[in-house]
Amino acid sequence: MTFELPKLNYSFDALEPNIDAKTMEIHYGKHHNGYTNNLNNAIEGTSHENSDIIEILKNLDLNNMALRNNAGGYFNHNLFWEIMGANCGGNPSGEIAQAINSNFDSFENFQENFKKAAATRFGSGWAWLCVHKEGKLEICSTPNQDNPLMKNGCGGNPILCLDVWEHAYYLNYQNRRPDYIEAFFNLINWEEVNNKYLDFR
Ligand code: MN3
Repeated sequence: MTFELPKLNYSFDALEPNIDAKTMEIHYGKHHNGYTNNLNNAIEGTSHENSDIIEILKNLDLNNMALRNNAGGYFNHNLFWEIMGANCGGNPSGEIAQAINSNFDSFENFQENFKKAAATRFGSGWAWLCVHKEGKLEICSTPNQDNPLMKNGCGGNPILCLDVWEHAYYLNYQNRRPDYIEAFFNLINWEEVNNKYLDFR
């Protein structure tokens, strides 16, 4: 199948002031678009040609760097755009709120752990919230465009992620990754995260 850059559900300036319009335009239009095109090139004529992105992530050869980087880059950004929105943030509600409380004791404690995973990822990568067996929630992080679904991943299903590559924040925040991580919590679309949680628990 040919993968396509998914349509954004909001305009480039919708996430301001937390993420600026220029960063969104370049991140989505150049970086994500590049991963999408390179993924299509990487699967052309291979056994992955008719697989969906989840199958590709679960089965790919980690030595195939073109496929690993671009399949990860494609999926990771898809999820990232989906779980953010304008007029979002705040406290989670619904079953994901209960699950966060029972897995992390409190929303505050969850935030602290997630921020730590994002802040301590050296270089480029991602922080994740994943659903494991019996609905158990775990936080992890991955380097580069690696993904929890890959053979080297945590084995959970990702429902929330944060891109901590410099391209995600450098124009507005320069070296201040912690400020960007803090601002991300104003953007989380908890309704969407809850829907994903309900799909996987
Ligand atoms: Mn990115």
